[in-house]
Amino acid sequence: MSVELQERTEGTAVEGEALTDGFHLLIDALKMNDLNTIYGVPGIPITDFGRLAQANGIRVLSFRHEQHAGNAAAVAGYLTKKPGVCLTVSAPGFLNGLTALANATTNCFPMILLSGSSEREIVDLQQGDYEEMDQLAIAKPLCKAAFRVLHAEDIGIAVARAIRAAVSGRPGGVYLDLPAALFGQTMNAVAGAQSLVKVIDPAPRQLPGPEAVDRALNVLKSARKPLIILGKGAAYVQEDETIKKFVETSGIPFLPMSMAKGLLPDSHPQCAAAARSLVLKEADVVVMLGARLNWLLSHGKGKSWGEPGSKKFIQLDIEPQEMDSNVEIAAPLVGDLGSSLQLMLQGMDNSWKQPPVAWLDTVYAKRDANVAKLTQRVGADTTPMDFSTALGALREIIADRPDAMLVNEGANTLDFARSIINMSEPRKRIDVGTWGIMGIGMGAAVAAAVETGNQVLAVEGDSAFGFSGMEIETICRYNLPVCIVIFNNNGIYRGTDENPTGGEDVAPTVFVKDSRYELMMQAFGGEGIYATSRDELTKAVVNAMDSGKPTLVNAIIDENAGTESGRIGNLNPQSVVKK
Ligand code: OXK
Ligand code: ADP
Ligand code: MG
Repeated sequence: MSVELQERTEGTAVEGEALTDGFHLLIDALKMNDLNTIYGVPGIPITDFGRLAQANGIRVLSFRHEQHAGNAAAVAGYLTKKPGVCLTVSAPGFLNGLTALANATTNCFPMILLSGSSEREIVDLQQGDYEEMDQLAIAKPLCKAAFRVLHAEDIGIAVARAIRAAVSGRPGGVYLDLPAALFGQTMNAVAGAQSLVKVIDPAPRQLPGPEAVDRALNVLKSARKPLIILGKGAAYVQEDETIKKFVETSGIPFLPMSMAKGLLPDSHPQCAAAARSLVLKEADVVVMLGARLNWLLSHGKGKSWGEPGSKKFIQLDIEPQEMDSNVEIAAPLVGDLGSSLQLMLQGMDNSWKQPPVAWLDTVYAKRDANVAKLTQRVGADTTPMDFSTALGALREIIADRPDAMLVNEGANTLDFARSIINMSEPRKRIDVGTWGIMGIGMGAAVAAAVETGNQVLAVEGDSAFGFSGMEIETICRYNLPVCIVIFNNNGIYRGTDENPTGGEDVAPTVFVKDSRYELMMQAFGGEGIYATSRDELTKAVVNAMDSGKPTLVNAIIDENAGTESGRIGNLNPQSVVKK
């Protein structure tokens, strides 16, 4: 959009010339590329940018802290395959957003962090400007790409570069540094419009070579005990039908990583989620679809993977350097997942034989036994509630509402929910991802509601909730259909630890007993409910999900119920020296 200026602040004024400025060029560049939502926190020097963006039809959602705005942008990127946009003020606001940018990059979520910054000349001479910081240098190692724009006429190109960097190849976070002076720069409106770039084919297909496909097919055909692992990269690519066809044509059991749950339903006859240990140990050929052999898969080696040398890996990924990152990959297939799978499927026509029945029987017998045990456990109705009782209630609610978005963080609350709450549609589960980060909860809940329009259920440990709890005001302000259930067991892992000195301070893992989190929600006009039984919890959540009203349910869990770090206690070094 252009503005008619009577006077120009700099350069040669041409009376009546239609001008545009940095504010409007940035808005136009984002809109031209269908980036129509901004998650951010206003302040110097981007306050007016937010106002103008809203005035020009961009949805601008303000948060109480930049980290949560950034987490929302990252989740928006994951759900839409377009970069989620986060907007922050200079130095401190930028740093607050940076955790989310780094987390987005680690998780391969496309995101652009737009941050205002202070006067370049003063920052570079370190003369002590307001919020002085060399933000570009600091952002660089923590994201996929980082750019600074100094001239209004470069805004179009800068936004185009940011979009391409965020979504092409392996997606990730991009930083765009916007010094305050940029926004007020003016230029001829026609030249300005011409300087904008509509990005064509931002994430181009990338096909693997035919020899790589043949190699992968040959390894797969040699398998006696094949396994497919689905990662969140497979969920991200939105090639749901192709993935389903590949899994079903192959007849191979699949194991979903946590955010890939629902890509094919957990109730699918080939799902091996409930036989995890067995399939990892026993499989002889493992097909990795958009999943990495990182800590979440014990790096593809060690005790949980059975005898050394007993596995061959076929890995489908868009990032060539992912191959051999932890163990040898027998058949690397580098390309976009949809194209790679289609080529695999072509090669499987007619000649494909189903996996040996003995293998399938072993896997599914183990799965069925584990499912039967779990089903019994979650039918319990203990008061005070333990994790199984409370999650058993939520499991039924999600089963009845397969399109609800589930956000999940915590230690025990995360680990129990992952196996207890079945998912049946793709990209409905958002959790702590690759880093095991705490604090994604409310940002993820906002983005899930905004980007899908669906009902959101956020299942939160009491500790995890604390990291982003103030954003319940944001949820109430925008009247989002978010129901938060806090698993309140009075502390981190559990509420029973004691101070061994007998001193006044409680143990480092313990919170105020019986905290009334539901009152926080009431303070902002939302529904706040205190639930001590399975029945009360069910009623409260069903009401919330039916009404769509912002709701917080304080679910009281037995304070003895948790274990240290949930299922990853092995990563927690413990002192053997007793003092
Ligand atoms: C799974 N299982 C089931 C089902 N699903 N049984 C019955 N029914 C169903 N539906 C079984 C499965 O076969 C396993 O049993 C067991 O349940 C656990 O499964 P799962 O999938 O949860 O796997 P596991 O072993 O926990 O996986 C390891 C992991 C996971 C590393 C991938 O723990 C994970 O994603 N962790 C992330 C944790 C995290 O980031 N935490 C941050 C917290 S911070 P067996 O018998 O087959 O093994 C924190 O806590 O401290 O700082 C801190
Ligand atoms: P999980 O934690 O579920 O195992 P990861 O985040 O570790 O999943 O892995 C996701 C993988 O998906 C990354 O290695 C990433 O490069 C890959 N990926 C992302 N987009 C594509 C794509 N279009 N085609 C193929 N692989 C992709
Ligand atoms: Mg707790």
